[in-house]
Amino acid sequence: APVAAVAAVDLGATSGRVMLALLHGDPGRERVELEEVARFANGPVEVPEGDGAALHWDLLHLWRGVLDGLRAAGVAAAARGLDLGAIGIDSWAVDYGLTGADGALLGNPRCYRDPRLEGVAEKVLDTLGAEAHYRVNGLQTQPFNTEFQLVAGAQDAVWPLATSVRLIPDLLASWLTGRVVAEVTNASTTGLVDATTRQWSPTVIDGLVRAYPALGDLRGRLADLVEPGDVVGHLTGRVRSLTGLGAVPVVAVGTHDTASAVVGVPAADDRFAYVSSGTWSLVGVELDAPVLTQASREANVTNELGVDGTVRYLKNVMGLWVLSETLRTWRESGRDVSLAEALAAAETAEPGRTVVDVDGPQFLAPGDMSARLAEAARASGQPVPDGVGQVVRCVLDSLAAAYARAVDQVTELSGRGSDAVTAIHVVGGGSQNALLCRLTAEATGLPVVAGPTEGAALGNAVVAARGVGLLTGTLTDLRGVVRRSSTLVTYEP
Ligand code: LFR
Repeated sequence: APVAAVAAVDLGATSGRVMLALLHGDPGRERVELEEVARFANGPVEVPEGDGAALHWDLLHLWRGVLDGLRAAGVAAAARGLDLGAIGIDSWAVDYGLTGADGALLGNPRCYRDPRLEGVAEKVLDTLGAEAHYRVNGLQTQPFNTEFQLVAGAQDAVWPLATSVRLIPDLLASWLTGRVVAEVTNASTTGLVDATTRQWSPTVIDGLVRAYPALGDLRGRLADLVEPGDVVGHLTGRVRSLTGLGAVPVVAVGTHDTASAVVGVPAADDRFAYVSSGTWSLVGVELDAPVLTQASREANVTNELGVDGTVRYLKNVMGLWVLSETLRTWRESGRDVSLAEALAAAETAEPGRTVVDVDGPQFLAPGDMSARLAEAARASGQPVPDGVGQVVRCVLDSLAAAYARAVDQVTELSGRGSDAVTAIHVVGGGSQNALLCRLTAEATGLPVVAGPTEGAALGNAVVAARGVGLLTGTLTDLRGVVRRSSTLVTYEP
């Protein structure tokens, strides 16, 4: 029988879920059993704005999903005679909500795929000096890094009213507990954190405000940073009556989903690369210090901050978004192809017929992916994929090629020897895609260990549990718990 329970809230770009994590076993032999107690849809919502359209997140829908899910987690724990010992929240990175002096939310958060971000990053980096900037924050250039969103957003009518900028998990945690913090793994994706000191960077923040005075007192709008494992606070009285729970502590886990997913890598040593495979594929290695070289910046490799002082040295590969968006646009045009059908068709399609750069900026926005793939094929003098099998095969071959490229780049640029990586761990929903795992093993020449599927939720749960003393030990010990909790499949090259 389980000896303790925690709730892990994991919000992704296409769905959110609340998991009850039941802790079994004696100290040193623990494992976690996950039970999904709630799942709700998520996705960018297009709203007319001026002559164009804005993409927002439906935050209140997510909030309701979190409250209902926490209630369900409490009920499921009580059925085993347990109280929830802790709550952890993680989500996609970079996006934020604004609140005013009275604490009220000022509008829905923007989605990082919002079209108004086009061209902003380049302008900002030209002004600040891209090289010096990277030497401090070590962050890849993505159009949606929070700093660029803030520059664009400083023109909004609500900005002068905003007194607090909160990334999504921090915002939800503040509603649950009444306490506002900024958890560092997610904060490291804002661009405003010094990757070496793990603190807000006065250099970056002051430089940004000098260049864009409309940002005003930006530092004053950011909460103080906390590390994963710190207790944010306890559920407020209001939230207790909304959820039926007691004064459960909310723990700042790796609130960036990728940080939690990398905790959820079931590796026994440090000689691994990972692919956190969901909407995005985050491909990289774990380091104990950032790599801030010129070569690293030019390769657009990022240094995001991880749990227990680690650095996630990785590349963003466009990921299964390309496939899910292909299927979605087909469905909208009356051609309903299930994921299973798509993968079966790709399985028998000609291998390596068309391999495109799926990281091209044209794949970022929602829209007709098969048209964009055709365009990329034409532009690179390759055959245009035709029919479900060829289109889906093109996506998967292209993703596997991008993974292999990224693994080579991060290994080389991090200065670790060529034997630094002996296996690739694929965690997250994409670990269930057997064809993609096989193609990845072939493209990299390394064994691919697939699983757990709920890597982020597991990584979230073990850090939350350790934060309140239900687990102890190092990151390697936590990964041992993950390993004992997971069914893994190995694909040999
Ligand atoms: C994955 C992820 C990535 C981040 C992207 C946008 O879900 O968090 O790590 O680059 O979403 O936030």
